[in-house]
Amino acid sequence: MTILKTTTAAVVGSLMATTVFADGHAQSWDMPMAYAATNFHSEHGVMFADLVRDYTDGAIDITVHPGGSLFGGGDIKRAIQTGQVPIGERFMSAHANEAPLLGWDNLPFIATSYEDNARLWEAARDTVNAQLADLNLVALYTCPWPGQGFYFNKEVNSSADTQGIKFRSYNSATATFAEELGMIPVQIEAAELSQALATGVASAFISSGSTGYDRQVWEHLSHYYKVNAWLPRNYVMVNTQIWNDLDAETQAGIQKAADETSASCAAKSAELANFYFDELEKNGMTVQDAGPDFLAELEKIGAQMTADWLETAGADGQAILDAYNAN
Ligand code: PCA
Repeated sequence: MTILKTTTAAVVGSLMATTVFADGHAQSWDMPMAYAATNFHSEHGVMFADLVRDYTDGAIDITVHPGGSLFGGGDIKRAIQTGQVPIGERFMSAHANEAPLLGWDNLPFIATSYEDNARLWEAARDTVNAQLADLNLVALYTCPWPGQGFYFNKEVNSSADTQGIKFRSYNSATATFAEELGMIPVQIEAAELSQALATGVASAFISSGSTGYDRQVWEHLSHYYKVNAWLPRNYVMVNTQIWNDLDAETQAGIQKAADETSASCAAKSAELANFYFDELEKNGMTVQDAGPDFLAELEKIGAQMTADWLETAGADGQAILDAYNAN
């Protein structure tokens, strides 16, 4: 409650300071994004901004700030909730510590292909949107990363090889995964990943081929194990008050842009998945499937993580999985 009141007050303050609504004047929106400018998520952020300008006849003029340059990844959601910026993008399951339901896309081995991930999102969408409404947010579009696997600086065949390794995690679920494998998790933004590997703050992590490619991790690491444990999603969200203050026509224009961007972004993600692996290999990394012993351990940990998630996400979480499994 207190949070909501503070949020509303901050939003009103910032609106008065920066923008004029419902009088036909164009609004300039800064849109912080967490990942590299050349990453497909960020490129689609720019595509979205262009489409929004088109479909709203210039009423909404979005400037994309990629790479955590305006707000670091960990601060973007709060900046939107409090109206410091109207819109932004972030990794959804990074917010699962605050709202467990948002970890729906981080459940190991439940939806390991783009098709299944899309079906899971269909099953989760309404519940997730209701959760986001409670956080003063409206999701405009989401876009999946390629499947998640493990990066190491040596060959790894089982948890016997992972004990004591410093592991870069990106949310609480990946920290749990690391601990279960005897590693020491440290949460680091993708934007800071190269530096963390260079300085030895971490020497392993879980991610897609995409982030390894963006951060040229072959300079520090040697092995990538494909696991496809899950395909997490980024989402572009807007502050609820700012959204509600737009007229219906402007909202429709923005949503049309969001829908088109979402479809294009998901297709690009799928198209690039193998390109990233090829690039890791070209740059000297060994890219291979996780071995049977390691995979069996990961599956066991994964099943426990899903059970833990269901405990925190409650009946809403179970309903998402039931709907997914019924299709
Ligand atoms: N890259 C992001 C999140 C998931 C992914 O593939 C990262 O590692 O931060």
